[in-house]
Amino acid sequence: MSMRTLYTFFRSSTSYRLRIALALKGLEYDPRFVSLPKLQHRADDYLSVNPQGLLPALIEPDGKVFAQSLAMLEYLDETYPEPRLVPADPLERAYVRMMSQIVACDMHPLNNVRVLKYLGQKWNFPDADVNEWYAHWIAEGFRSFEATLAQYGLHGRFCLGEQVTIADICLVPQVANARRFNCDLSAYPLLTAISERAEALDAFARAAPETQQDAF
Ligand SMILES: N[C@@H](CCC(=O)N[C@@H](CS)C(=O)NCC(=O)O)C(=O)O
Repeated sequence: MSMRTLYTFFRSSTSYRLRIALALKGLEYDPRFVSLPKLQHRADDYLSVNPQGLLPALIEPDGKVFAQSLAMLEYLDETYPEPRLVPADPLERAYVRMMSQIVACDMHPLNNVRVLKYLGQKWNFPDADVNEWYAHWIAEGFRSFEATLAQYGLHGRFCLGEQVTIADICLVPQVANARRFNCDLSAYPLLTAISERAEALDAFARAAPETQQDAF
């Protein structure tokens, strides 16, 4: 058995999800830093690991290779169930997946690096318009996240009561991205409070972009 390897970039929010989950579960890994600005995720050596050309990628100690952060989170949770990040109860399970997918399916893809670049390079969007695009999809997604938290009323310190789940693991990196782009988050008091409580946990702090070895 070799060491678990995580291909990561400090500012990649999908890598951040994996770093949090691995830290929560106490699973050690060897980080391989892949720079998005240097386009290392499009280089042949990375494509041979993850032909999707997106971060993160995970190689488990037994050699299994994974792409797609939500699939990895679920695999890790099923393989190393403590602490549980996806609850056993069907309603709670659907709820945390729903919250995670608001971020991972409805928000993140619209504001991904390649989309922002395409707006600028192919369609000549000025930076101000790209920033407005970014803020628009953050607002749309967080409006939906906040309303769904209120609709279900299952939140406590975290999205699901007192238990950290994949919903918090998806939320925190998206809030970090929104802050980096100076988005106004004042309309989302529930989700920002949950994010701040999660960020204060040791596992989240150790996974934060600014604490990574490749941070610049
Ligand atoms: N659905 C994928 C998305 C992965 C993804 O898009 N990762 C970003 C970093 S946060 C990336 O590699 N972007 C490169 C690009 O857009 O060119 C997942 O959840 O893993």
